[in-house]
Formats: sequence, C-alpha cells, structure tokens
Amino acid sequence: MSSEKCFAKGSPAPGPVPQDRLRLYSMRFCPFAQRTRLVLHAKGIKFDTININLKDKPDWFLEKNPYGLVPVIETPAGEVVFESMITSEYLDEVYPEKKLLPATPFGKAKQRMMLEHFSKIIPHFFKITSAKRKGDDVSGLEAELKEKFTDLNNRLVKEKTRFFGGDTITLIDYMMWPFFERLEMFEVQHCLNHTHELKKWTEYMLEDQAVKATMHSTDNHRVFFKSFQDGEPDYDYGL
Ligand SMILES: N[C@@H](CCC(=O)N[C@@H](CS)C(=O)NCC(=O)O)C(=O)O
Repeated sequence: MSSEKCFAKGSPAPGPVPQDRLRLYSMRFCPFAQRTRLVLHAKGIKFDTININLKDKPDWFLEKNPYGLVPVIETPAGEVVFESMITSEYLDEVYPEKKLLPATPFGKAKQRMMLEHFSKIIPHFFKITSAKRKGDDVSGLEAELKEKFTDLNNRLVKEKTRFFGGDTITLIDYMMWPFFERLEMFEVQHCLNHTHELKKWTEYMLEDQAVKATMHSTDNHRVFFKSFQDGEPDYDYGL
C-alpha cells in the first residue's frame, strides 16, 4: 500500500509490508526523511512510502514510533527502525550493493564525527529564519553560519576530494545534503559565497541521481516552509 497524500489520525492502518519491499513512513518535505529516501534511492532498494500528517498523527503510526518522528522504516518481518542516521546505516548494512559507509572502523568513525559536528549546525538555519521573521538582526547568526561553512569548505580543501568521504558520494554527503537543498528556503544562500569548494560540492551533489529523485524545487520548499512557520503545515502541497 502506498500513497503520496498524508495519513492523519483516524485513517485506516496500512496492512502488513509486502514481502518484496520495505516501507518508509515519511513526510514529503522533511529533511531527515529525505536522508533515508536518498539512501533508498542510491541503493536501488524497492520501497513504498506512507506519508504522515505530523500535526495529527494516526495512532498506528505512534505505535510504530512512540516518539512520533519520521523517518521510520518497516520491514516485511515487522522490524521497525527509526532515526535518519540509524535507518541509513541499517540500510547500508542490510543492502550491500553500493556501500555508502567506508569499510574500516576509522572510516566509519570519521563520518559519524562529522555528522555529530554537522548536527550542531542545523539549528542555525531555523534560528536565522525565525529571528528574521521577528524582525531581529541576524548578522551575528549569519556570521556564525559563514564560519561553519568555512570550516566545511576547509575540510574539502584539506582532503582535496569532491565529496566529504572521498571522490564519490558516501553517507555523510547524503546526511548533509537536505539542508543544502533548502539554503534558499532558509534565505542563507549568500552564506556560501566565500566557500568555493563547498559550493562546488553542492553542484556535484545536484548531478546525483538519488538527489534528483528526492528533491523539491525551491518554490515548493518555500511554500511548504511558510505554511509550517504559520503553524498550518501543508503536507500535501503540490499533489
Ligand atoms: N533526529 C530525528 C529528527 C527527525 C525529525 O525531526 N522529523 C520531523 C519532521 S522533519 C518530525 O517527525 N516531526 C514530528 C514531531 O516533531 O512531532 C532524525 O534524525 O530522524
């Protein structure tokens, strides 16, 4: 069973996951769910999507993930896995085609360290947009974000690679990408102006098939984000 329109409280529970595929519980504009969607697409895994109305969640969804967050993966055996990085690592382990994590423990640790660092950058995007909405001065926050982008840029310069884990895309690139896809939506695109290699990285990412398969246009992101900020998220926008 699969539907693009979101399921709200009271909608009938989807049946068991068919034997030949996985199920992803998602929300079309969620950057964290996009991480998992990127991995599913990159690895060519067959899956169905059930989008969830996150303001009015079905009880059967909360039984799968009591924390109420997407992404969630469910297998035909009824195993349920949630949290974007955990679902992504799980998929990489279970589906060995096109490995996205390095084979060595140190290689894996490096990606996890980088994600830990990047996770501390994410709140900046939201802080800047909400401060702007209130009419506050955001120059300090923007200067901090520029510094963080410079640090990411320096990593690419130091490693002399196209991507963060080498010359091909690895998991860390997919974990970071959804936020870069939304830079214009956050109105912080200009914070990238001084970071040549990081900008090039966004261009290389845009050539990737999984990125193309999962992305929304900036216009759609903007409309959804405005509805989210107004407290009435339009989860089905564009359908
Ligand atoms: N740490 C989680 C964050 C996921 C997350 O925040 N998802 C949002 C949608 S973008 C959500 O499900 N929100 C529902 C809620 O907060 O009730 C992950 O990485 O998967």
